[in-house]
Amino acid sequence: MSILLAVSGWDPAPWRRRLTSLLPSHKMATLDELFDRPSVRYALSWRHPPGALADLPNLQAIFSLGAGVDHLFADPALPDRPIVRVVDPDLTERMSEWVVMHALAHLRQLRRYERQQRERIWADDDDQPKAAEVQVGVLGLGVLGTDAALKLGALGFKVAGWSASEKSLPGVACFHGSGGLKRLLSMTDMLVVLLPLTDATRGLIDASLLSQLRRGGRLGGPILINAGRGGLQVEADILAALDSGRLKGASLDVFEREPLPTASRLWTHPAVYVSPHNAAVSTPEAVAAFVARQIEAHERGEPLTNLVDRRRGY
Ligand code: NDP
Ligand code: OXD
Repeated sequence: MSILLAVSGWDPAPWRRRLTSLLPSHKMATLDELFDRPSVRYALSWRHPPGALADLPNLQAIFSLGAGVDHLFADPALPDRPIVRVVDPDLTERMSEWVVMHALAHLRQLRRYERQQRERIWADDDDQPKAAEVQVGVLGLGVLGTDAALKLGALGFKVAGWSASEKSLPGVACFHGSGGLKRLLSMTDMLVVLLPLTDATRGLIDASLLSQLRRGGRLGGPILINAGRGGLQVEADILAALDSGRLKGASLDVFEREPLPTASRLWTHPAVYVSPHNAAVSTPEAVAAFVARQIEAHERGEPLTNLVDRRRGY
């Protein structure tokens, strides 16, 4: 046995099948099986139960099966071993598809035309803005934010972005730090959030942040698009901003509590799109191949890549 598949909320079977075909010499176990703890060399986790990775004396690396790693840091008994997170074009492309779809849905008033079709109303809008008249602000210019920013730019949107460290991206106005955030928000019509959830970003999307978004843009009010993490947002503040008209619309893939409780008003708010945390799914096909490549490289003595910085939390 060398690989522990420590997932909850996901069916481990397709992961196991794919990993077995890619790494036939490695034995594998899931958390509900009996296994010999000293034989585990690699733990592959998606939301493993706290403590499940403790007491694995020969553990060499922990792999997050998603791009986000906040689920790992939620475990107070997480062993102090290198953490590798997913960086794979399959996941990146899926995320950009979702972001672009929602940016266009808000730009082209998809909700309105769906309603009109249901009600058999033939009515055009008098004033249809185009992408080039809309300023998008992307919070998080990492792997996912960069790809989304570039794709939105290719569609004609004006794009700016914000990160912790200084960056330079073709066609994207780059801001960083708290001063940079204020400047970006004040020019933003459509805010796309692709930040990790850390101590520094928790609750960032609150009433104060939403109140700093530009008023008077071509969309008739700011739009929020969040596929980062639910813990980044204060849902009561988002609903209040939508109700007051301070926010024109929102697309949310992630929530403070998941699954989104059935009682949440976000489900039925006419200006909100809800999706079930599937903007960019980790597929066994792509992600197991990524993990297998890393394990093979590690066993050849090569360094692990896409390592998480524990101090920063991402
Ligand atoms: P990266 O680590 O590549 O990028 C994170 C970005 O956020 C970086 O640009 C980083 O800045 C910036 N950042 C982090 N903390 C701060 C801060 N305090 N202030 C300003 N900027 C900050 O992550 P990915 O792009 O791969 O993924 C982003 C997140 O997307 C994941 O953590 C996960 O939560 C979410 N996700 C959601 C999915 C879904 O289906 N909904 C699927 C996959 C991921 P810098 O570059 O300077 O370090
Ligand atoms: C991820 C996710 O982090 O699916 O990859 O949210």
